[in-house]
Amino acid sequence: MRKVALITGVSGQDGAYLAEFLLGKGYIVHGIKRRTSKFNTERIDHLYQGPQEEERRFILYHGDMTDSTSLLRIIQETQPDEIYNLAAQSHVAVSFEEPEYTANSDALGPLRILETLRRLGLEKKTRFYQASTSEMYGEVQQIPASESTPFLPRSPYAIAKLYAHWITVNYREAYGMYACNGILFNHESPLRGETFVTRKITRGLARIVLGHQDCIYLGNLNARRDWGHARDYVEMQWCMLQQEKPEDFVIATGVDHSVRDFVNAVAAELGMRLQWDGEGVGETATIVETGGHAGVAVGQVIVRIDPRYFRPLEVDCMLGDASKAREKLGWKPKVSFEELVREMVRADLESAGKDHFFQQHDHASHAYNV
Ligand code: NDP
Ligand code: GDR
Repeated sequence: MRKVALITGVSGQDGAYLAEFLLGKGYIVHGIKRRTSKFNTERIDHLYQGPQEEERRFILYHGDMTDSTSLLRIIQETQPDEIYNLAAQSHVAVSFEEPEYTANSDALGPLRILETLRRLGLEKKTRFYQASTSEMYGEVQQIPASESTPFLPRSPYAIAKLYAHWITVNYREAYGMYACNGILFNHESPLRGETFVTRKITRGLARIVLGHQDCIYLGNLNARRDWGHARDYVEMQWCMLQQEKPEDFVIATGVDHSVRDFVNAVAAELGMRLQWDGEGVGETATIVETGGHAGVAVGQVIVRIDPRYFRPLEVDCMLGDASKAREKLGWKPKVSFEELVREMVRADLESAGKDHFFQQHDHASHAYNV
């Protein structure tokens, strides 16, 4: 018998990698996607099987984390062995603008799933994975942070995720459910949303060297993050549900870099060298070596600061201690920081080369790019 998994947030970065991974393991994979006014399944289109196909192993459903009726219908219909709850309003800066919606989807959404499992009598059958986050540490009390580090969240997103984290622990303890939290540190890939800082940089610099835009605008360049590859991290999500007992795990690389470091690494991958001048909102990065790209010139400023990208509260440094996952799950990142940067840059160079429309209309580069 094939195992059955249900993934919420299947159209997102992790959802796409996890769906591919589970299909590779022989699972039947059901995915929940919310209704959108245009297609937004490009990350999973290569996995799609139409309703007319026989013996489908990848099936999509319309549903929403804010709508218990849809969650009840889908869970009842699919009777999953494992649920991976990846759906969330996942942008920290946006959570300051939409705090109530963020709480509804990110905090109450997981509660709706857990309670549905109980109501349907699936609490002993279905294993539940909750996408917890390093953001819950906030003003981190101990660097690197581990499972025992106290949480001090600093955004509506992190606070909503903290509720989800504790309600998962609570259902595990109160009802004996196999429910666990993966406290994942930042993980990126070519599938990363364009408004997260790594992708904003790789996409922006790829477009700059091809001459499609002059510069990118960023916020806090000093923020430090522990960046890994999403493909590695989804494998650990699955591993957490295969243990004898449910437990929470930190997944991180244990290496941190600043946003400025990330820009420098992307420039180096493109064969360019940058010089940084000024401080705070006046800081800029100027090209001192072009790497032979025709679209740029020595002396061109390609990074400027726009204070609109500063957050009302910032998490300055995130660095994780994944010793427990190393010991119990055999965790080891397969992709290094440099390999991650290379893969993202190559993918963005390729798509910027094809992207004729955006050569003229780059509305994603500034105004809507949080
Ligand atoms: P993405 O933002 O790429 O994907 C989020 C997914 O959730 C998308 O499919 C999105 O749909 C869906 N979604 C959002 N709101 C709703 C809703 N109300 N109902 C149904 N679906 C919804 O996130 P990632 O893949 O990067 O992250 C996956 C999970 O892991 C998230 O919960 C995130 O908070 C968490 N996390 C991520 C980390 C990271 O570094 N990537 C680190 C730690 C935790 P749509 O495509 O329509 O927008
Ligand atoms: P983060 O990721 O907030 O860590 O949340 P993001 O890439 O948005 O920011 C990382 C750091 O970069 C700084 N920064 C900018 N960020 C964005 N988005 N845009 C900018 O222009 C910019 N300039 C500087 C930010 O201030 C921040 O310090 C991600 C999400 O995937 C969450 O869902 C997840 O829980 C955490 O990682 C772990």
